[in-house]
Amino acid sequence: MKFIHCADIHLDSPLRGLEKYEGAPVSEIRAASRKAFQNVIDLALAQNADFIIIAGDLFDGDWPDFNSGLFFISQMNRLREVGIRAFIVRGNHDAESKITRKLPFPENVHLFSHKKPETIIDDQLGIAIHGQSFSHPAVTDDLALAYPTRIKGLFNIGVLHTALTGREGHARYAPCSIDTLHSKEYGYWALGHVHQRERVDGDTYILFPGNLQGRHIKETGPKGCSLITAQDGEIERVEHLAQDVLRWETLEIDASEVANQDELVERIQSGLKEQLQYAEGRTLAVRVRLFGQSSAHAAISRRREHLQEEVRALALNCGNGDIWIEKILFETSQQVDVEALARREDPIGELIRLIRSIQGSEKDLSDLSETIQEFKRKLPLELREGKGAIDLDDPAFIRSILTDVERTLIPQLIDTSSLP
Ligand SMILES: [Mn+2]
Repeated sequence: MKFIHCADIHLDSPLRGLEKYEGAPVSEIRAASRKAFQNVIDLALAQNADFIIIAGDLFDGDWPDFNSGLFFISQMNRLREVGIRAFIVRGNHDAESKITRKLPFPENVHLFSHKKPETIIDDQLGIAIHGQSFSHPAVTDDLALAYPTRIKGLFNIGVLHTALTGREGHARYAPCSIDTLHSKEYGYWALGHVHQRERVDGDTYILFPGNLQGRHIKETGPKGCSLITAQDGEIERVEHLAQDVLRWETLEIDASEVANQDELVERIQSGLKEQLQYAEGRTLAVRVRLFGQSSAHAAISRRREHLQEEVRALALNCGNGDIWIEKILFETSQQVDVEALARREDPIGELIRLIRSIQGSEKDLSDLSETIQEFKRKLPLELREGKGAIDLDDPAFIRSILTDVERTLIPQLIDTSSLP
C-alpha cells in the first residue's frame, strides 16, 4: 500500500506586497501553489498511490471567486479517473465557517466532519482513517482526545491539523500531547499546520510534512510531501519528496574572510551557483546577508548601491534568469581591535570598560534587567517564547547580549563611513 501525505497547501495564497520588489517573478510566484499541488497529483499518478491525505489548510481562506475550488476539483478528477481517493480535514485557514462558497467535490474525495471525529474504513486496503475538520479558525480544544482508539486488524491512520504542544511561529490551535496521540495506537499520524517539516519523536510515525510551497523568505529550503509505503500493517518506508516550484533561500556570506570587494563578489557568485544546483532547476528567490567584521567594510558601505546592482546582474548571468535576489542585507562592520580600544582614555574606551564591568557584576546585571523591564512588556509574544527566546530576567542572557553589543556597537561607533 502506498499513500501520499501533504498539508498546508494554501492554494492561491495571495502575495504579500511582492509587486513592489524590483524584478520579482510575480506571475511565477502567484502560480506556484497551484503548480506544486499539481506536482503532488502527478506524483500520486506516477506512483500509483492508493490514496492521498491532505491534513488541513488546503485553501488559504475564503475563495475570492470559484476559481480555486474549480482548480482543486479538476485535480481531484484526475485522481478519480484512476480510482485514487483523497481524505481531507479542514484547518484554521479553510475552516468550515470560513469558506462561504461551496462546490460539490467528486465522489473520490472525503472531507471529514467538523462536528466529531469520523472513521472511514477501506476493507480492501485494510485501513481505517480517522479525522476531524476545524469548524472555525481558532479551535483551542484538544480534538485528538475524542479520536477513537485503533480498530484491530486494520492499519490505522489519524489525520489532524494541530499545533501539538506548541510550535514557534504557529498559532496554538487544536493543541494536543504526543502521549494522547500514542494512546490511540495508530500506525501513522498525518499532521498539518506546522510549515516546517518535522518527524515528531516517538515509536509511532507522527509527521508534519511541512507546507508544499514556500510563500516568503521565512519559508526557506525544499518543500514538499511525504510518500508512505506500508505492508501488512507495518510502515516500510517514508520518503520526503520536494514538490515546490519556486524556492526561497538565504545566502549567508561571512565578509570577515574576504580581503576586498572582488573577493566578496566571488563568494556571492559561488554561493548562488551552489544553491542553484541544489534547487534542481527551480526558480530561486534568494536573500543575501553580508555580515562580519571585514577589512572590506568601508568599501562595501561606500558602494552599496553599485554592489547591489552587481549582485543582481551576477544572479541574472549565473542563473539564466532563474535566480531572483529578493534583498541584500548589509550587516558588515569595520574590523577593530577592541582590546586596544578598551585601553583608550576616551568615551569609547570607557564604554567598553563599562560593558565589561556590568558583565562581571551580578548586581549591575540585575539593575540593568530592572531598567529594561518596560522594553520587555513591549516585546511581542513570539520573541519571548521558544528557541532563541529573549529572556530579560535571565542575567546570563543579558551578559551574552552585552557581548553582542560590544561586538556590533563598537565597530559602528568608530565607523565614520556608516554615518549618514
Ligand atoms: Mn494551519
